[in-house]
Amino acid sequence: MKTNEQFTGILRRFCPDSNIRSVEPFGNGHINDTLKVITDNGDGPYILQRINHHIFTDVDMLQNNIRIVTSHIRGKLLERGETDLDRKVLSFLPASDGRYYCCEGGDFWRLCRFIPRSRSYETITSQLARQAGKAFGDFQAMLADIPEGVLGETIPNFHNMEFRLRQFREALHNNIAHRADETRALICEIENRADAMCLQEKLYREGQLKKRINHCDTKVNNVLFDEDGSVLCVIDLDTVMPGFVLSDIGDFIRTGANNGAEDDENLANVSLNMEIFKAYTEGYMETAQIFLTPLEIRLLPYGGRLLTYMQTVRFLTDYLNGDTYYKTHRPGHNLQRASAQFKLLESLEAHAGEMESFMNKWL
Ligand code: ADP
Ligand code: GN1
Ligand code: MG
Repeated sequence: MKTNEQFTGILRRFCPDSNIRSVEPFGNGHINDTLKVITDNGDGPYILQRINHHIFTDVDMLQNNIRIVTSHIRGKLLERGETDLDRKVLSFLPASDGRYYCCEGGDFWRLCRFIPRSRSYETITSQLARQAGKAFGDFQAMLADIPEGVLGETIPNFHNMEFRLRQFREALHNNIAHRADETRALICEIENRADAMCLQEKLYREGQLKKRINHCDTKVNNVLFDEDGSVLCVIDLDTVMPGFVLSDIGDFIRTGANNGAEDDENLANVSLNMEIFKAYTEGYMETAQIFLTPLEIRLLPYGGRLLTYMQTVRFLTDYLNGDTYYKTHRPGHNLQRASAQFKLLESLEAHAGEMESFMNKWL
């Protein structure tokens, strides 16, 4: 942990006259280091984040994307006549050189205004799922008119299934950690579904599906709520980028509509929570229906299977590579995660008909 003096040095790159009163870790994010900073000057509080530049290697592109996205959303909210804008969209501060980040001692930092009287939730309920669905759908709707090519891919091919399968097959071929033999059964299950799971890329090549701007990390803890339970805004904008549209419903189904944990060791706990799926989908369709095509609407339940399959592949790939990407907390953690995700996938497959029928009211 840095000293207050070191943090003051970083803060002053953005706010030259500020003095730190306190700085403390904040939230439960897994990617960046998030700190809440209180100053003595009557400005702030702020959220100071160290950007994980090993994962987001092009910090300049990342912060440029975020600047475009936040100012675009601010414009949309103004057009709608919304008030209290400073609590409805994140505001980042420029550093003294005009860039929206600074580099100190090899680390990259950004500063954002702390949104007062806001909170995020780690545990899901139907009520929160509905609200989050509305918020993520509206987020995509507001960004739908950003022209192609304006935002970069902060992690290239992030949710591209063909690319993730190539990485998986390469890991299997190299078998660097000698773990391929013990995972044969799961490898077979992955290969059996590989073609079917690359449908988005195929439809895109055929011109039936277009790329859209997606959030790509649609967990409930990436939504800030007001004291009365209404949504303030969507946060954690690092993975906002162009890609395939099923990401933003798929990853919520994967993370929210699971009766167990992402890495549950007791696979009996893991199954689809149909109520959460329905609540999220209804919320999402309220705001996303205006831009989704009938084909995309029909594919939304497939999105849940796709993102769950993709995460099975990503965890197993990391296991085969000897655990180099995801932080692991116990031996075999990535394999347990992959197995739990696969169990969820089987449950989603078993409920596919019911989920697809649920979409009929929007078709
Ligand atoms: P990570 O990429 O590590 O998940 P996030 O940007 O999601 O980081 O931030 C982690 C947590 O910090 C959030 O879940 C939220 O609780 C809190 N947080 C982030 N930004 C703000 C903000 N501007 N105002 C209030 N709380 C925030
Ligand atoms: C990573 O750490 P977290 O939950 O914010 C990952 C996601 C995965 C998720 C799996 C940039 O996000 O894509 O779905 O782990 N983020 C990145 O838990 O790789
Ligand atoms: Mg987050």
